[in-house]
Amino acid sequence: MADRTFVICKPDAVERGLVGEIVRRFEAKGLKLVAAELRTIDAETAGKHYAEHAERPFFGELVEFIGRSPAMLIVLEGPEDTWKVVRTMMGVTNPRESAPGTIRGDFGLLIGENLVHGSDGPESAEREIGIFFPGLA
Ligand code: D4T
Repeated sequence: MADRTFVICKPDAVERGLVGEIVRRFEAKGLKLVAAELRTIDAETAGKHYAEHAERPFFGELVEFIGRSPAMLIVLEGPEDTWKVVRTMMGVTNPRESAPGTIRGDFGLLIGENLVHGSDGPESAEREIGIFFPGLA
C-alpha cells in the first residue's frame, strides 16, 4: 500500500537554488513525486498549516517567512512510513544540531530558515495534503 507525505522546500531553499538538490535526494532514495508546485503561501493557508504553533512566540515570524517568496510544495510517495523516511533525511529542526548527511545538517544554520518541512506523522500528512492539494485523491 503506497504511503504519502507532504514536503515544503521553504522560501530559503528556493531562494538559494537548493530545490533540485533536495528533490534529487528524495528521488535517489526511491521516493516518487506525486505532486509538485511552486507557490507563494498566503497568510491564511500558512495559519492553517501552522495552527499548532498559533500560541508560540515565533508564530508571526513563521507565517511571514513561509510566505515571503515562492515555496516548492511536494507530495512524495513510498511503500511505508514515508513521513518518517523524509523526516530522517531532513534532520532535526535546529540545523546547527542536524547531523551531516541530512538536508538541514548539510545546508542550514538558522532555525528560522531551516529549508524544509515534512509532515510529522500519517495524520499530519493527510491533513496537510488536504490543505495544499485538495484535489489530490
Ligand atoms: P517543520 O514543521 O517546519 O517541519 O519543522 P519541525 O517539525 O522540524 O519543527 P517544529 O514543528 O517544532 O517547528 C516549526 C517551524 O518553526 C520554526 N521554529 C521552531 C522557529 O522559528 N523557532 C523555534 O524556536 C522553533 C522551535 C522552525 C520550524
